[in-house]
Amino acid sequence: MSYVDNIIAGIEKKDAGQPEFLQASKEVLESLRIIADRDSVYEKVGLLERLVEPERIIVFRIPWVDDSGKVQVNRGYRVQYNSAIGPYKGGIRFHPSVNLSIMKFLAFEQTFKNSLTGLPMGGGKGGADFDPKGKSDNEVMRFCQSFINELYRHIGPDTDVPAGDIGVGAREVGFMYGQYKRLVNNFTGTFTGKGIGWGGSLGRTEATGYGLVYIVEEYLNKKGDSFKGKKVTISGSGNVAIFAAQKAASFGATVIAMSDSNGYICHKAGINLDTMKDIKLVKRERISKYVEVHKDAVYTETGKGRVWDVACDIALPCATQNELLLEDAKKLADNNCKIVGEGANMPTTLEATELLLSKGVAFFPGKAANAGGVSTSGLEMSQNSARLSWPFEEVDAKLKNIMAGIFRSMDDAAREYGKEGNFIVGANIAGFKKVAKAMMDQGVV
Ligand code: NDP
Ligand code: 2IT
Repeated sequence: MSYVDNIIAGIEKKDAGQPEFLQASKEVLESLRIIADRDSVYEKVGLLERLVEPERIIVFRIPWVDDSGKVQVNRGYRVQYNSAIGPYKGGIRFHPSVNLSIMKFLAFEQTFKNSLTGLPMGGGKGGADFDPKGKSDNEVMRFCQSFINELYRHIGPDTDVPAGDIGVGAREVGFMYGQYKRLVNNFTGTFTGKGIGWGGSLGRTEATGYGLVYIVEEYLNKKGDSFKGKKVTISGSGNVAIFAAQKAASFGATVIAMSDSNGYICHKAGINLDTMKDIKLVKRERISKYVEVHKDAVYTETGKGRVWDVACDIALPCATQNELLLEDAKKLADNNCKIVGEGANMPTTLEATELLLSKGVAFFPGKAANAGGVSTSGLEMSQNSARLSWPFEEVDAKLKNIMAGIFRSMDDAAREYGKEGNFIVGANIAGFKKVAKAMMDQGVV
């Protein structure tokens, strides 16, 4: 058995109950075959054995009191995956589906994503199986405070710097940071995605969606093409989806469909983003409300159709893991979709990815395509350390540069290893090399 096969057999046995973690780690390991076969040093220093094991996992109880006075208990996690190139860095997710497998896959992906950004950030991820939907602001605040009452002792500006993810935006980061600061009695950049005016960076809110569109635009420009005139469909209608839509539209594309977990909207005239922001970001309502404002749009419930049924040139999955299935990929390819860019983490299943690649669809994996968010978090950390605040244009220009750099790294790595145009292999190898070198420099730790 080859080194990679041994590692895969090992995790299949040890982490058998963790399907998302196995999916993410096997995808990366498959890409690393070429490099591990070429150079025996990785096996000699047990590098892959170490890479499939997080440095530390913290699991804890989160007790809180709801508005009716009842005690509720959730489970919290922080996976401090890898600190070879910098402090652990990665978001916090609040969603009822959160479990150890999902936390581990996200922290694993984050390690390579952060490496690709070129900034000094290790990989981590955290969260809880808490559902913010339908909770009052006070309930969310009490939950966030209880979450931090345990997590505060494990994080710090040079140790571990959390941020947002699904179910965690400006409101939740504010509540968590407030409690953190109260407990540690100092004001440091321990969170990113903070409010403007108390350490947050301009451009962080927009960064993931903007970065996704920048990297795809970079690719299109290299081929003498652009977003202009393209039909775009986007899953999700949260932070990543909305700002991807905004940037795509500003580049001259028409965003014709968006979704939430209950259904999707198709609006051939182009989604009105003011309406979408008001419904999803301000009022925190269901996307179905959109058709009450725009009568020429059509709403389709989940179960009766899927956002990927809508014919498009570019599809941007920006909701959650494993939301673009084999059938969806077939539909997209049959409808002549040319590009899939992952705004979410691992939204495309392995079979769907293979189908898209086999049909010649350009595929941008999440660890490269959605790295704009964490990149701008890295810029927020720099501003906090320097006690400065850069203008929006400066942050945005740096983001654009970072995304172009990520495109180059994955494109070059793919070519170097004989897989030109395969950005999955390219991103995995480019992300891996830097982490591996740092781990080897630092000995067996
Ligand atoms: P939000 O909570 O702002 O939005 C999530 C969106 O996805 C909502 O529209 C939500 O619908 C939908 N969604 C979530 N879970 C499911 C599900 N199980 N089934 C169907 N739809 C679902 O999160 P973000 O926009 O921040 O995150 C979206 C994705 O992007 C995630 O994969 C995240 O890990 C990734 N990401 C986020 C970054 C960031 O900076 N925020 C950075 C890089 C990646 P509903 O309202 O119905 O729940
Ligand atoms: O998945 C991700 O990259 C994020 N949720 C953002 C992480 C961060 O630290 O900004």
